[in-house]
Amino acid sequence: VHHENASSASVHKVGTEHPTEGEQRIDRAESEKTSQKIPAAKMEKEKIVVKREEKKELIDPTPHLKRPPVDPTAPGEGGHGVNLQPSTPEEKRLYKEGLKNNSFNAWASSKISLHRSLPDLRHRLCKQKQFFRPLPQTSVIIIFYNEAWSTLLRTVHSVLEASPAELLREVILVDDCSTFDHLKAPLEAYLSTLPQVRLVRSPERQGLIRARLLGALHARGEVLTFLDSHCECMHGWLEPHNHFLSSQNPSQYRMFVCLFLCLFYYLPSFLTPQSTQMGGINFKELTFIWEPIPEHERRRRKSPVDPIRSPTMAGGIFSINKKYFEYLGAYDTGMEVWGGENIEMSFRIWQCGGTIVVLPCSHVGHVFRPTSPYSTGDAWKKLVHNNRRMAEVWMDDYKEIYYRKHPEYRKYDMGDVTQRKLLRKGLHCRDFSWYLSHVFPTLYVPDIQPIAHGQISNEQTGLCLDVIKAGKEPAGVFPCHGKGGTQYWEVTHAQEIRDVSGDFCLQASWDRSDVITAKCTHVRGDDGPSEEQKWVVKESGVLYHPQTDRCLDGSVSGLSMMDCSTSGSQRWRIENFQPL
Ligand code: UD2
Ligand code: MN
Repeated sequence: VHHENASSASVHKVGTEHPTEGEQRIDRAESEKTSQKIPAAKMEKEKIVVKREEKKELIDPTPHLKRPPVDPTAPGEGGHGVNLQPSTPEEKRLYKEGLKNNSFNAWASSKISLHRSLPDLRHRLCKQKQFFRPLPQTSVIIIFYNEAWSTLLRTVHSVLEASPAELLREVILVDDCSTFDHLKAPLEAYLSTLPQVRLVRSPERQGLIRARLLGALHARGEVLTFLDSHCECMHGWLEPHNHFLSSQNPSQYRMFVCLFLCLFYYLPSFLTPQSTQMGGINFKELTFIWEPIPEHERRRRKSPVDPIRSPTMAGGIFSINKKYFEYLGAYDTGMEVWGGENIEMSFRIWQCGGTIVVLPCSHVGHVFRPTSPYSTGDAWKKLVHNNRRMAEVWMDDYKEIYYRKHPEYRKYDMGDVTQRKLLRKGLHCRDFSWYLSHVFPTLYVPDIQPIAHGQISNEQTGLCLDVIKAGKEPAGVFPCHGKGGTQYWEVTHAQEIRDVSGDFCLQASWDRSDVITAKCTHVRGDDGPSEEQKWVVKESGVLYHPQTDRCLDGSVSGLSMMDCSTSGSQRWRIENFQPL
């Protein structure tokens, strides 16, 4: 369904004829101030300044659609969670069906108005900020695959009702070949009443990466803004983006991508603001994590509402200048279904000269779910396929950190990455070690080539050193399963023995005879681990703990620290061991 004429007409109509109430008030205040305070002699010079000031026109906040009047007692109003229990058999059926189809409580969502009100949880300083013309227009691209009716349309309405019309060029819905009936004729009928919304259907299931590219292809705005199909945009969410990516600000045109601060919530829990954080990375799975803002970044920022430089992005909710998106190589079209594209884009942006920021004044809600509804069958293989493409193109030798923890991944298909490597070369992008030291100086980086990695088994019992429950229970010995995981260890150059997550270290102390795993004390740039976490791994396979002058013993009675002896229970077979 295309509604191009109606859409552009409404864009031109809004905001160009009458100044809003706010603007008139400001104009009057300005002229009063000038006539009273400026001495006549200075008038000539000041006039020029005043004139320039007057030229500044505020963005008209009027949205394409007005939010209908609120019934404060309706479920979910004000962002409150709904705590409804299905009672009738029909309700129970709908509840179960919703969970199965969407992996969230779509039945509860269906009880919430598509136009529900949301609280304004922004910082006081965000509410004071004014935005002036001209700012670029954005095309909001919402891709969906088998989304619930209520969450999809609530996303659409929240965009139309919370964005200044003059900044919103259009909303593009991309259907990634959904199979649900409500997304066919009923959706088209519904959208025919919303002229600002265009629906693009993919004839084949593309996966989210290529679905977004399809949306970008149809977009006419200067800025592209991507959203998941279960989001809610809050008051004032869009202006900071368009302001930040404004073409009036040429230095930012190519250099910045920005991403919103998400509010995390599950239906039907209460809407809570996510404290301001930046994106990080889990080296083991190459997945995105949130991290506290490090000291150096806190010092760089002057105000709590300043953009936060972020080493990575979550993936689903961001804006980028369309030309910059294309120049940077858009997305890797060789990626399938779900996952990995956000980390790929993060590394690419930074390594090729861009910047990623989180804008603390832009709030968008997103329905997070414990599992993906499409995580069946070979979804995992597809994710590894995507991660491998990313690692091979952008991570240089650091990709080994990922591979050695999952040796089987090397055999997974990843297609051909020649084109992406050429892209990196053509854009003269920096290498991954530059990214680590300049963009993410606080990240602990595992050794590219540790002293040993893999399983550690006892010579006497043949049992394997096992983390059991990292940080929670003492380490132990178990029959070797050869699958890495709890039995994977790395002996580092800093003399630690790290578990597979890389975050927990084997630790011994005077006051106990068992061996525990605790958060590793050694962080990037410090002098090394605490004495409790320091080990000397001898060529003979002895794991010696200098602080307590004892050795790791794995006799039949279990794992313990003992006085060192020549017993076989104190000698270990260490995989991939290259003694110094
Ligand atoms: C996060 C991102 C998501 C994406 C993903 C990694 C946020 C809020 N979300 O996972 O955007 O970067 O990490 O890939 O940061 N979809 C399709 N076709 C498919 C599969 C999904 O169109 O084959 C749509 C889906 O309907 C949704 C979007 O892609 O609108 C993202 O999928 P998701 O919501 O399952 O991803 P999420 O939020 O778990
Ligand atoms: Mn999502």
